[in-house]
Amino acid sequence: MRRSVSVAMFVAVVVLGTAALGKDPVVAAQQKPQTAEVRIDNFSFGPAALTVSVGSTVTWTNRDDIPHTVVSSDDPKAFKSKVLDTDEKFSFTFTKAGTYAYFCSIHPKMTGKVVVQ
Ligand SMILES: [Cu+2]
Repeated sequence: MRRSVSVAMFVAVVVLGTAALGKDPVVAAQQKPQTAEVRIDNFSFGPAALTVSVGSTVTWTNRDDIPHTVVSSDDPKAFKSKVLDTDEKFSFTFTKAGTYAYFCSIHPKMTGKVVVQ
């Protein structure tokens, strides 16, 4: 009995919420996904720290005249680019909130992070 009441409540909330907003209330509550760019130049990631909303795609472009990579510091790795030559790009879509530190595996002192919220 208790369960059927809470199911009915849930359905009522979803239906009312959908009617009020005219769209999915869960999606409406979140920020829209974005696209963001990180430039790799002069042995650094710019911006070194980037904040995006969940679902956003970040594209790194190597503007340096030497090869670089973009590799997640996490284990297991959330993402890992191939070696990027000049003007090559790597994109990754962040589907979960969190802080994603990364580095260049050729020059490990090159670091950056993406905060997904
Ligand atoms: Cu590098």
